[in-house]
Parts: sequence; structure tokens; C-alpha cells
Amino acid sequence: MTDQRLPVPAGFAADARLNADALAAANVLADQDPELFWTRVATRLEWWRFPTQIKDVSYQLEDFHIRWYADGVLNASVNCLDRHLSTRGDKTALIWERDDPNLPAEHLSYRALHEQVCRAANALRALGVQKGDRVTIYLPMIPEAVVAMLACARIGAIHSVVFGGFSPESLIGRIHDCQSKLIITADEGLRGGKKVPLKANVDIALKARECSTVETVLVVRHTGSPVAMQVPRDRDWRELLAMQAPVAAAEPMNAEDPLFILYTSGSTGKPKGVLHTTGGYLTYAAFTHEAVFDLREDDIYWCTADVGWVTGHSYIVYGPLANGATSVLFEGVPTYPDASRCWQVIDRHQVTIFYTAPTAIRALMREGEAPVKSCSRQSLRLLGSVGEPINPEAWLWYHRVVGDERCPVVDTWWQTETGGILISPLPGATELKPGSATRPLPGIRAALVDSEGRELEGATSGNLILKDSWPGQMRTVYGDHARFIETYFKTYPGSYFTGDGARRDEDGYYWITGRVDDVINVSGHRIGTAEVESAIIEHQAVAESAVVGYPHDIKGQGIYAYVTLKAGLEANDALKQEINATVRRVIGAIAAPDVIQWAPGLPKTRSGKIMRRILRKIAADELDALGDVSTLADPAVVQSLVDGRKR
Ligand code: 6R9
Repeated sequence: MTDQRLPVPAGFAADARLNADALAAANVLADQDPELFWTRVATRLEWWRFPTQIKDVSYQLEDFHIRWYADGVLNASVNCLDRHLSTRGDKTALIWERDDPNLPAEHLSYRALHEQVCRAANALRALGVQKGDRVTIYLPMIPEAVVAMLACARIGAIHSVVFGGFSPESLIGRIHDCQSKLIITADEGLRGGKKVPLKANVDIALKARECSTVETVLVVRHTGSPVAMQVPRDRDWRELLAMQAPVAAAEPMNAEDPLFILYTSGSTGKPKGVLHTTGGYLTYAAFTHEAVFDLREDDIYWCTADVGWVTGHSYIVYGPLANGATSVLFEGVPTYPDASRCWQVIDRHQVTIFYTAPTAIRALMREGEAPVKSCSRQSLRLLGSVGEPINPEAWLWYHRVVGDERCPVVDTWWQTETGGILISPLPGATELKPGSATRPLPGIRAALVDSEGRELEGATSGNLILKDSWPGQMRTVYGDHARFIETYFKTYPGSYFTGDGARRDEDGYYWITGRVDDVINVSGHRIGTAEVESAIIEHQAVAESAVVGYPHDIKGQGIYAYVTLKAGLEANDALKQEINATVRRVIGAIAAPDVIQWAPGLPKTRSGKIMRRILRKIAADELDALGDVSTLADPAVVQSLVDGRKR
């Protein structure tokens, strides 16, 4: 089944942004003269000073630096708004589809969005926010989230968007790490009819000593439920914006000035503040958005991600708006009020490009074809997937049932760290294979290596690295440059290590197999096992815990926690629920374990290292494939876990 190939549809090849010939030419240029290639890519933006220094990168540890377009000057909000006003002022920038399908959608033109952003920029300035200050954004999927991000970009403040599903404790960590001065939130979020107490969460977080840097909280009235307002700290967003002028000067930004921080989970320790800068990031997000989605002026583009994740940053906000596209901003969830919601939204707004995650596709696939077939979907011309490996079965269902075999599926591989898509088909140029992200984009030097770092040639499997930089690459871990180098550049000296494993076939196509480190990918969300373990240990009954991922039909991976209780305590289901609730409180619902197994002990080496390999096998129910357990301090532990699994 996975050997199947789908040719480029004739219609696509005929007038694609990039057809096979153009792609081949781009690959040749990117190989032979990368400076010229990336110079040409940068011309798509409006620069106040066009860069003459294009690439200045060294991955060598003794002289490590990553700089792109270093002498260029621009402003991201000007690129996303002002430059469209003369040609696209009345064009719809955002179609806001609300959680409740019975409420009308809201259309915001580029002109209207520009005005809102200017007012918000003036408000931030009036509150003393300056270039380089950090602003935390904790909002639902409402237009104000986009306005807030672009207002920060306009004045040169660095935004840190925190996903609305994160708990007050997670918020504390993220506010403290970047020393935010101001928080933008809403009274409540609304997802699938359920209210999310955002302002109340902020209030809890701000009681913490770690958040003493926060001077102001701006509150968007969204659901209208009453919330406590602490004067003078808390201010009403709308009242404040109404008082501001509708135009605001944009701060000239150096290409390497920070644009945003976005926290993401790694294999160890607390989440890392991934820092992206202005020129390279925006160039790369806009370039890939146009190329991968074969963007046309009249497309209605819909990416279902949340702005709290990188996909929302690059492919709801910065890429589409820099390209002058019309984009759907969806507040709700794909299964509310029922499994046909996505297809109804597609018909309602005549969506042409739909970009979602495999977990959503699998959840909708389970509901059968009827909810899909009850909608027309005739407007669709292209489908996209992101966030985790897509299994061929889900890929084929997406292609056949949702796309009526008419729409190419672009499976886009990338990471928070990469800023934009690195491996993906181009719909007008690449023959598709269900389940493969196909080939690296022009200018991206992907390779596979063995565990010793030796590069592997031809059809093979290995760890995925990138041998050279690209403009959208992250520049540092905020406040911890040593950790940045340690995490990504020490494993395979001279290259960036992705943390992913992959197979490459005889056609040079990549099949991403998933993380090879201690990161679990649950429904496309990255969760560090270490983070979940330290949350579990906060429960006073717990002595020790080890967390691994296991295959899950809908989520891709589920969270499997082995928990050892303190001596003398009785294991029971009520305790499991309490432990689960502890993780929800400490991190948020997305990190709650799917399975908790009581473990009288954990398999450890004689030096005390937990053998996760064995725990993963037991969680996956591969009990016959446990491998060598002779190096364990106490091999009998394994048998007791296997017995526990069978029970
Ligand atoms: C964009 C995003 C990154 C991790 C990445 C990989 C997995 C993302 C994928 C994919 C297979 C794809 N991943 N896209 N795996 N095929 N098309 O998701 O960023 O949240 O940082 O996650 O997600 O494992 O390393 P992020």
C-alpha cells in the first residue's frame, strides 16, 4: 500500500507556482549559488534596507553563529499589513469562524486589521512597552490574538504566545523565564462549547513571586462572563484601544532583532524558549507558505492549528499575512458540534486550501464517510498535514474521502525550531507517496546519520540531521545559548540534529518515523517525558515515575506512566485519578497520562539509569521483544512489570 504513487494532477502542473522544471532549477541554483538563491527569496519582502550580507553561519563550536540578512532592516507588521493596503486594503485578511456555528463569521479586511494593530501598538507604547521588552499572549483563537502578535512586532516587542490549554503553573514558568512586562489575555476562552478560565488562570499565576515583572494585564472581553479586575494592573483591551490613534509608526528592526519566543518541550528539563528573529524567519515563512500551498490571490486558506503552537505562528499569522492571503481563523474544535464541522466550514467559506493534523484526520475518519459526504467540499483544491507522521491509511482516506481524489496532499515536516516547512512535496511538482513527506525543499540539506554520526547514503534509515542553515532557523534558546548549542549541535558536530528518525527510499523520499529522543508527540503536541515525570512526583504519594510514549490509534502517541508509590501506600484507582489531576494542574490537560501502571520498581542499570527502551516495549505491549535485560541491576523488576501489564 505504501508503494503507491500519485502523479501530479495535470491541472496543477499546468499553472503551478513551481512546476517540476522550476523546482529543478531552484534546486540547482540553491546548490550552486546559495547566496543568490536566498537573496532572491528575500526580495519577496518589503525591506527598508535590503540586505547585502546574506548568510553568515558557522556550526563549528569554537566559532558558533547563525545570522541571515544581517544588515537588512524591516518590520514584520509592515510586511503583513501596510504593504498590502494600496493593493489589497479591502481584501479579507481574516475570516473568524467562531466556536458556535450559529453565530455569524466575522470578516476583517487588511485595512481593518491594520487599524486594530496600530491602535494596539499605540496602547502598548502608552503602557511603557519598548523595543526588546517581552509580552506574554494567553488568548483563545480570536482576532485579538493576531492583532496582539502583530502589535508587538510593530513596536519591536518580543511576543511569547502561551497556548490557552496550559495551566497557571506552566504560565508562571513561561512568564518568569522571559521576564514579561505585560500579559494580554481574555476573560475566557471557548472551545467545543466549554469555557476556559483564562483570566482566572492569569490571576493565579501572577500571585507567584516569579511573575513580579508583570506590570499590566490587558483583558479582552470575549465571553462576557464577569472577571475580577485588579486596578490599576488590569485594563480593558477594547476601552484602551478605542482611546488610541488608528495609525502607528512601525519600529525599524534589524533582520536579526528578535521577533518572538515560543516555548517548546525538549527531552530534558523545562521547556525551551525557542527564539526566532525578524528577517530570516519572515522570509522563510512567507516563501514556504506560497511554494508549498501553491498560493493564489483568490485562495481561501484554512490552517486549523492554534496560534499557541508554531504552526499557528508561521502558517496562520506570519506566512499568510505576509503573502496577502485570506485566512480562516477557527476558534473551535473539529468535532464540535459534530464530526462534519470542518467540512461545513469549508463549504461556508469556500475554503480552497485546508491544512490540519493527522490526529484530527484519524479522529474524523473514525466517524465514517457520511459526515464528510454530507458537505460539498467542491471548493477544495489542496490538502495539507503537519505535526506528526501520517500513516498511509489516514493519508489515503484524507485524499480519497475529503479530497475526492482531486486534491494533492502535502505532508509537511518541520519543527518549532525550524520556523517553517523543510521537507514537503510541492503540489505542482512532486509525485506523492502516501505517508511520505517526500523531499527537502530547495536550499535544505537534509541527511541521515548513524549513531556515530557517519552519514548514510542511498536507501537507508537513520537519524535526521540538517547539514546547513536556512533563514528560518531558530537563533538561540532564550537566555540559555549554551543549552541551544548543547541540544542541537553537539550530538553530530557540524550539523543541526532534529531529534527525529527517518527512512529514505530509493527515490530519495523521506519517511519520518518520529522522535528518537525522550519527547512524546501526542496529537501533534510535543511533550517532554521529564516534564510529565516531574509533575507526577509533585503528588505526595509518589516515590518515583517514568514516562514513555506508546502507539495510540487517534493521538499517534499516548502517554504511559509507570508510577512507584511511597512505601506502605495502597495503590488504587482513586490515587490514579489524583495523579492524573496533578499533571493537569501542573502542566495542563494535554499532558495527562492515558495510562498509569503501578510499578513496584523501575528497570535500572547498575549505574541507576532507567532503561526506557524496556518500558517503551512493555507499554507498546511488545512483551516478546524486550531484548537484553542482563545489564539491569534487578532483572526481576521487568517480569513484575510485564505481569502488571497483562493484568
Ligand atoms: C510543526 C510542528 C515537531 C516534531 C518533529 C516531528 C513531528 C511534525 C511532521 C512530523 C512526521 C510530519 N512532526 N511534522 N513528523 N511528519 N509531517 O509540529 O512543530 O510542535 O515543534 O513538533 O513533530 O517529530 O520533530 P513541533
